[in-house]
Amino acid sequence: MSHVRAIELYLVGLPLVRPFRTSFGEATEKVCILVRVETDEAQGWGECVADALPDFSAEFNEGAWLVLREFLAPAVFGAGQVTTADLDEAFGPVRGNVMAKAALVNAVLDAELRAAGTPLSAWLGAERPRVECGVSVGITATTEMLLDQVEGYLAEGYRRIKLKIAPGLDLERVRAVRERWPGIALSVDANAAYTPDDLDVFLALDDLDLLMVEQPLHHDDLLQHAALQARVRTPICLDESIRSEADAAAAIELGSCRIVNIKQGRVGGLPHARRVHDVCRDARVPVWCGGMLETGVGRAGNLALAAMPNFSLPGDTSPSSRYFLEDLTEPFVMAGDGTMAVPTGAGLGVEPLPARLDACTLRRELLTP
Ligand code: NPG
Repeated sequence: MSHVRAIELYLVGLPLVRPFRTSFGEATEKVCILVRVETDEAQGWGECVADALPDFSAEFNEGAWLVLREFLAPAVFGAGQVTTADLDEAFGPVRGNVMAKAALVNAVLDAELRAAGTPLSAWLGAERPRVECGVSVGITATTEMLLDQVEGYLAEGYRRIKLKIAPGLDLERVRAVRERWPGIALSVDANAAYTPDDLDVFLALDDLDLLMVEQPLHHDDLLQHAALQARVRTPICLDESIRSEADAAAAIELGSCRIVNIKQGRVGGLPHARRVHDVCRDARVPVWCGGMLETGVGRAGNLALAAMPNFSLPGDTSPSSRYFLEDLTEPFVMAGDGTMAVPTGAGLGVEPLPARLDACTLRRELLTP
């Protein structure tokens, strides 16, 4: 039980080391909300995975800020003594807004775990001290540039390469990568850019020995994905379509995918991600940890999650250097074998460095009961 005395919102901005282009747009900067929760015993941090624009999901920074300030923070203050488990009920009257909820749930959880001296990984039932890193490669201007980037990432030791694709920027590029490196673990991510009329593209991708095709069709769909999965050999992995454990159960039941990408922020927080993991484990569906270009605060949570037993594929859990010249926390570093250590300290095990936080903060607001 904790009594939350204050909640502070920070909007932070960090330039990316290279632009990141997906089928829905290009990012040159990471701008997100950090939530700091102060309880009687400890403070805790959470990072909101919403973006500046409502393009990956309906949520976006300014909307999430309002939802946190006007609805979620008052719900926490109104609940009195809370544990993370009570927050689902406290947040019940607020529909959706899972990314905003996740940031606050994770911050309360971090404070609870810090007060108890328990590492997040232990709370999650994670078993591995290190996780395998994959890298998500944005859409490049040319195939040559893509090959150069992939070559650099492979030299760094990444265990899996994921290529972003979009209509017209797909087969030729994926083939070029596969021909140059026949043995690597390779996957593609369409971010919902295709329709069932594009079946030929997916039948052709079937010949390229991919680990998976991620979110090929509409961001809110399960049925069309089930029809596509019935036609192709390559496993479909769902990301955008899975926003809860109920979605995961439905997708598995319908045959919409054979793999699930778990992003804690997309399903309402770390406790919810653990439940999605369990649903998938019970159905023998492998999962992996997605990424949203998180700063070190969010990355720490992702690493603990990715160390759970059914996270059996390398995730989008790259080191700080893949995203930022300087992270907000001490940098996460990947070893030459393509693995990264799971934090061992209490809670998330990391905190923003005060000077970095100051330098990156665009706006902040302290909320009290
Ligand atoms: O390494 O964190 C990372 C990026 C992984 O490709 C990645 N993320 O569609 O999954 C995605 C994509 C993304 C990034 C989506 C930012 C939305 C915002």
